[in-house]
Amino acid sequence: MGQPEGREGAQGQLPPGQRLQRGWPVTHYGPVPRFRPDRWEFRVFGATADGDKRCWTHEEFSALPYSTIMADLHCVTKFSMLGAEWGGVPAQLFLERVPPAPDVTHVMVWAEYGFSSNLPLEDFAAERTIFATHKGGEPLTAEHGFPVRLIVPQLYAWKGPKWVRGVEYMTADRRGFWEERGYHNVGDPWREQRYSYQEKPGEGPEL
Ligand SMILES: Nc1nc2c(c(=O)[nH]1)N[C@H]1C(S)=C(S)[C@@H](COP(=O)(O)O)O[C@H]1N2
Ligand SMILES: [Mo]
Repeated sequence: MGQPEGREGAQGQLPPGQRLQRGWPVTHYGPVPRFRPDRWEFRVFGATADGDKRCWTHEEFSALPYSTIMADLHCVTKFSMLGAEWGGVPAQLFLERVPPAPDVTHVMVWAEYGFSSNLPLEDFAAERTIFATHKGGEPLTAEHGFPVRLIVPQLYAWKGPKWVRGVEYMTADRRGFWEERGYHNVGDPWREQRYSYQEKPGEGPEL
């Protein structure tokens, strides 16, 4: 094995500074939200090509085309879970159904309680980026993000909110929840981009 390439980094391997975790720990800030199907909707909004936002009820979301990917999960606190199968709706599907305006460069993925994480459009549009509803063929449990969480295989796991409620298309970068609180704006585990003090000029908006 040569050097990890970064971004698309070696699947099934440990990025630098990570250790293998057996089992699947629960890691997040704040309480686990209660799922209320009647009040739940998934929104795509912000700088859409036609200026309109689009919403899916839980029933509509559940009827979207389902596919699976393999992806590892790397927490910035240094544990990694390797070789999980995630099922759900590829992020690309939303870009097709709700095209972004031509000047969109980033997205903000929003979750319950105002949790958010920002991503370059390129990472959001990556082939394996998926709004996961299942892991290993089983629906997600509440603490792992039921009904929907985002998985961005090539970035640290905080870039994938659990309990996702929507996506905002943005024409400039803006920091999400952890990116405002000391974590790296990019968050590539293969380059060990853990903390915002490591950011080089151009890697994130002013703090
Ligand atoms: N809504 C929300 N999503 C979140 C977080 C959070 O604090 N809130 N933490 C992230 C972090 S730091 C990690 S490591 C993963 C952990 O996912 P898990 O609990 O399913 O292992 O969820 C991510 N998604
Ligand atoms: Mo994490």
